[in-house]
Amino acid sequence: MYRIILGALALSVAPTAHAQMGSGGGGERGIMATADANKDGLVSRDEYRASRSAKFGRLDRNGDGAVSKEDYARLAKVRPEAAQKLDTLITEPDKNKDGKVTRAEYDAMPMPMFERADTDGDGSVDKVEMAAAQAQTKAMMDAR
Ligand SMILES: [Ca+2]
Ligand SMILES: [Ca+2]
Ligand SMILES: [Ca+2]
Repeated sequence: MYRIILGALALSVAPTAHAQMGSGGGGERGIMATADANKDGLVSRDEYRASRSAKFGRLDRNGDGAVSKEDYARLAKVRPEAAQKLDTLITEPDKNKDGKVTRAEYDAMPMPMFERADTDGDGSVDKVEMAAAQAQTKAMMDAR
């Protein structure tokens, strides 16, 4: 009897653990690599913002122009802990606290990743700064 219960537990736990390993960060790093729209080797603040803005459409799954709980209702059923994380993520930019993050609110979010990467503070991230930021992110992930 115990063996059966343990077996079922292992089965139900394993895929979640695997998914979490796979989704560790990456998103923001991807932005840095693809954000250089004019291909001058520099990612400016505007390019970074535009690239992040492009993700808004994917987050707004029901296409009502705002990211809210409704957009991840299904996720809340299958992975409540992931949905909870999103809850916290959207309270931050939701300045008027109506439970929805509009594109304007989304675009106004601070860009800590960009500011950190732009070490000489000239408003754009060059290849050297980008490589350093990526190495730093990797070191942080490895340390976990
Ligand atoms: Ca550029
Ligand atoms: Ca929406
Ligand atoms: Ca709002």
